[in-house]
Order: sequence, then C-alpha cells, then structure tokens
Amino acid sequence: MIEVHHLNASRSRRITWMLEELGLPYDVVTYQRDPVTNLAPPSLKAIHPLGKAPVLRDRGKVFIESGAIIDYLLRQYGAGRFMPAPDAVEYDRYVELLHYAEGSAMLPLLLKLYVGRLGEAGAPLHPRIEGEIQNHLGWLDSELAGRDYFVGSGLTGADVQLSFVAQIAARFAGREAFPNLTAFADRIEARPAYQRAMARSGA
Ligand SMILES: N[C@@H](CCC(=O)N[C@@H](CS)C(=O)NCC(=O)O)C(=O)O
Repeated sequence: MIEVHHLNASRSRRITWMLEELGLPYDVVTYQRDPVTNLAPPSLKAIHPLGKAPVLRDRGKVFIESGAIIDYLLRQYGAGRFMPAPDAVEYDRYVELLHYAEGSAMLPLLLKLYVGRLGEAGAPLHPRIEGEIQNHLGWLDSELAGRDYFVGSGLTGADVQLSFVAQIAARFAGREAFPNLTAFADRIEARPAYQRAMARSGA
C-alpha cells in the first residue's frame, strides 16, 4: 500500500490530492507542526533524514520532493492521465511548470515568510522580495488568462504542483491581486478529489 507522510498545513496536501485524483488506495501518516516553532516533529526524520513533508513510500522505496513524487505517481499509475504524452507539443511546458513551482515560484514566498520574522532588520530586503513576488505571481496569473488549467485543457500534475502557490498568493496578496490565480485556486478546491483529500488529511 502507498504510504504518504503528511504534515498538517503543508505542501504535502498536493500528494494526497494527486492520489485521490488517481483513485489509488493509500495510507496517510500525519505529523503535527510544533505550535511554537511551526516546524515538523523530529519523528518525521525516521522516514527520511531531512524531516520534511511530503514523503512517499511505495514498493519498498522512499521518495521526497513533491514534484518528483507527482512525476513518479503519474508514470507508475497514471496510464496517461494528468500529463501530456511525452511526444506531445505540450509536454515540455508540463515539465517546465512541474519544476518551476518549487524551483522558482516558492522562493520569494518563503523569503517573505522568513524575512518577515526579522522585523525591522529585514526591511532592506522587502522591496526585492515584493518585486519578485509580483514578477512570479504576475507571470503565473497572465499564463492563466482565458484558460482553466496551466497545460492543455484539463488538470495535470503541473496544476497540482502550482496549486499551493496559487493558494498562498490569495493569502499573501489578497483575492483581488491575481484574479486568475485566485479563480484557479477556487477551481481546484471545488474538485471532489481535492475535497476528499482535505477531508482525509486535513485542510
Ligand atoms: N520542495 C519540497 C519542500 C518540502 C518542505 O520544506 N516541506 C515543509 C512543509 S510545506 C516542511 O516539511 N517543513 C517542516 C520543517 O521544515 O520542519 C517539496 O515540495 O516537497
């Protein structure tokens, strides 16, 4: 049985959601963040030394990195669903966005979170961070103009990866700032598979 190691209020929600979209059976092992530090409990290191979520265990192997986990699940169990065929014109865009979510888009959002904790000491960095947030979220918002999903006409693994960015965008910048991203976040949250995942592993 596939096992997902899930941390509350975290990016690992993408993996339980992807599993629900695929209709695969899985077990969830849930960890709770420390209420003071917001960090994962040390027990998460028992499954992988980094102690980060998500971690997936399947067929005796342990996988980290949500983008790599989504790629693995779709290759193993997707039977062509939720990704373009490797020889399709949209495949390269799919791979690009699958990596882009964690490789680029999350960075300024995480910097805002961490530098914000420095108070006044972090002030010199705020303009650069805000500029990069506008740059990345503005680009993603424009990519969604006139379309429901980032690649082709239906949901792909790239949308699952970018879902967390869209959800944070609405939270950090307000629902009006990036309207296409907000509509995208609303669209994915309305999906029955997403709702099943949240009911199972917590929103
Ligand atoms: N790029 C990784 C990020 C993994 C990561 O940093 N996860 C966070 C949760 S969103 C975590 O485990 N934080 C707990 C901690 O750092 O103690 C992925 O997408 O899987």
